[in-house]
Amino acid sequence: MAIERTFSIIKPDATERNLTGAVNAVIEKAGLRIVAQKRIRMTKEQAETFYAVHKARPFFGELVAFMTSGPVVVQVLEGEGAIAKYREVMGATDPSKAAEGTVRKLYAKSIGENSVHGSDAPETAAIEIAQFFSGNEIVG
Ligand code: RTP
Ligand code: MG
Repeated sequence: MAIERTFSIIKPDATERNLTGAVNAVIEKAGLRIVAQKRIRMTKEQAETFYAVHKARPFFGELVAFMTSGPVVVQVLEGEGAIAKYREVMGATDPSKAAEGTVRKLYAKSIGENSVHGSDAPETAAIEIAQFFSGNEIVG
């Protein structure tokens, strides 16, 4: 399998509970390498752009409000099949449906406040990484 990069966000519900290191431990134990990372406060514009695909969904306003409610940690993860692997490591969107040992099973509070984001395909990974990182900020 090819070496890929995926985009990750440790969401405000997790940074609020001081879980950045705990989430990173799960990521690294799964064999993914954190090749870029920064803690930021997302603006409303950044959150709306990032989740534009969900614009028509009833939870869009709530989602943007949540993502801008506190610090987030944006990351680039690298590894074999990193995109699918990180989706596995995160677990299902709804933590009550997430598998044992996944980040969302361990830490997510609800379907909305679910601790992490991970890209769902190579095309979205490239777009999401470019929204938050310039090339020289990523060190593989
Ligand atoms: P993400 O994009 O954050 O990695 O999560 P995902 O692929 O597992 O889920 P997606 O369907 O893309 O939804 C994006 C985020 O919107 C929030 N959400 N809230 N209240 C709700 O019913 C609801 N459904 C989704 C979650 O924060 C979800 O991660
Ligand atoms: Mg998604």
